[in-house]
Amino acid sequence: MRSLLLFFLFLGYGMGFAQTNDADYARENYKKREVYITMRDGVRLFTSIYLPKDSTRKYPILLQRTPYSVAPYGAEKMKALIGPSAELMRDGYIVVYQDVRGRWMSEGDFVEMRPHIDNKTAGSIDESTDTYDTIEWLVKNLSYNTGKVGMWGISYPGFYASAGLMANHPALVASSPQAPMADLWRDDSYHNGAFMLPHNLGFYPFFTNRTDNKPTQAYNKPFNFGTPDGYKFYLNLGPLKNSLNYTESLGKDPYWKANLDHPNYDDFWKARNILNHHNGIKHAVMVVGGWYDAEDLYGTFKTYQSIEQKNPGINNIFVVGPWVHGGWSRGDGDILGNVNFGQKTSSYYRESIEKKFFNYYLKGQGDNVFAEALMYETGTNKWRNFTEWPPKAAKEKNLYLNANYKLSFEEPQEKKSSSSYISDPSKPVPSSDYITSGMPREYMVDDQRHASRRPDVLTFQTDILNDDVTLAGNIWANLKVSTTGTDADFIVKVIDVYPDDAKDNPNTAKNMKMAGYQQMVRSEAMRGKFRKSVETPVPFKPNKVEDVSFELQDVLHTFQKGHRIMVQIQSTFFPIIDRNPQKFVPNINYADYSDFQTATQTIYHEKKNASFLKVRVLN
Ligand code: PG9
Repeated sequence: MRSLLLFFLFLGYGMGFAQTNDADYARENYKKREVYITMRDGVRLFTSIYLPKDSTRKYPILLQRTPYSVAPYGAEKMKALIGPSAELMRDGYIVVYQDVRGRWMSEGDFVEMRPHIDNKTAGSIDESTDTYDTIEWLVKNLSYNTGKVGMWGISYPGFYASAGLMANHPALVASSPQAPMADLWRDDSYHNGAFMLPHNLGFYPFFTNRTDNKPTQAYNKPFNFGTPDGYKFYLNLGPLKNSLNYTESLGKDPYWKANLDHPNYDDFWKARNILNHHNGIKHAVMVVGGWYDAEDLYGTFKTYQSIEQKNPGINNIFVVGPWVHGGWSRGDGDILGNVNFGQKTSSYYRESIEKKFFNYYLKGQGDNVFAEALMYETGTNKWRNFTEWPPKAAKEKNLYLNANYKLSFEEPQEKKSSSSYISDPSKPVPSSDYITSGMPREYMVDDQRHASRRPDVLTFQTDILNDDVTLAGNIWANLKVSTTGTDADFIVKVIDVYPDDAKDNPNTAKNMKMAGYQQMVRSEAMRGKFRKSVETPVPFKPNKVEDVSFELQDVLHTFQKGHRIMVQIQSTFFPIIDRNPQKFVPNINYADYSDFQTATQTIYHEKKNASFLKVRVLN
């Protein structure tokens, strides 16, 4: 009897004191209002407002504008989590979500990454004016708001936060563009002209716009690959123009087609590049991103940089953790794939950084103790504060490819020295050594041994390191190459080679060993036709030595003593990057099967044609 009584007491204790789960908390503490807010041109935007039930005090407003729907619709249906995090939801804010122009329940026409208008005339509208008009309505029409507004958003919503910075409404005092899209030709859509195939083919069918122009919900459905094996599916698909044969999805999708029709960096992409417009910002900004963001890595670093350079007088801070796209907003942030980061970085960020940032600027709570750049150093797994990013203390050094597949800070001395491989687009280098139909987020830390064992991947590595080597900032690949073809892609991968006695992590996959693990640290692709100009592609002259130089996005990674630094070079990375026919054609997306040819690529590592990575070494 006693044990039964104890059991029920324990059970009661557990239930009575356990924290209410987020969905219950949302329902118990917030109420919802749905309104149409009229913009300056008369278009009405559907806006979902979550108000704390406790109306005895006033609250600041947190605003997110999104193309991904403010669902659930209906005043009686509540989001399971209201706001950027449970921490902020529980702290008490008015939280507002808005369907952007032309999406879901909002009126008007949607434009992909609507171009910003710098010199507005009467009647001009863009995302900054829609943001201004929305904030104006909110502060004037929501009872018990404090008149202070913050904005946040991740990915596409991150773009709207970034584009909304220039709204300059006096109530807007703090914004946080997170993994913001900035320039699609260098981020989600293309990487230096190489098309991000599964990322986009998997995305756009979900993004299909509604067919009518009434405020109805857009129609989304996943693409049916017919197989879980993306490598096989995309190889069988052949030239990307074949995707248009899927007439019920891709074939009628204007955004997918726009990607195929604009392979060069033309006005279509330039007009959408928000980085050129980050001027006159008057409030605090916190840019947030992840080292392993497979979608908007470029947008993350370039957004912080463009705001920093063009708005010296504001507090613009930067937080980067060991996170995938949006990884800071959910989960613990202590693991990714086989790799372990030693601490719960995401929950730390939500509680000790993001909540403090908004509470300081929107509620006047706490102190302005925010580092200019709070960066998580991978390899050694520790947070580090910097007074600027990239750190001035990081000195530029060249990591040279050398004969015998050596990598070192020493310049090659050989008169003649090069390495070649045959690149066959019918047998491309797999971007993953497991079956997947998408762009697995783990690819950015996955083991690269499957690649280093292929004859069409050149693998250079340092001797075993006697001391830690910390890279902080971006990396520039400077290759001297020749090809027997007239076009070629070059993919450079920077890899941390673990020692042969490295221990497995608790999250290491059962068929994986961390001993000798070749962890991807950073990779990037360059479509060779754009080596001289991103606007006007030019063919290679067969067998002529040429320069191919391109940027790999920032890292903060320590290659620890006992590890090696490895660089891999290859010309296919499939299916994450689409295949280059290796024969120059005006638009690869509309190439024919017959255009695809094998080619021999040569990378030079000799005195007069040195290939190297310019890195920033912090120690
Ligand atoms: N960055 C994501 C994306 C945008 C556009 C094309 C493909 C992906 C996103 O907004 O989630």
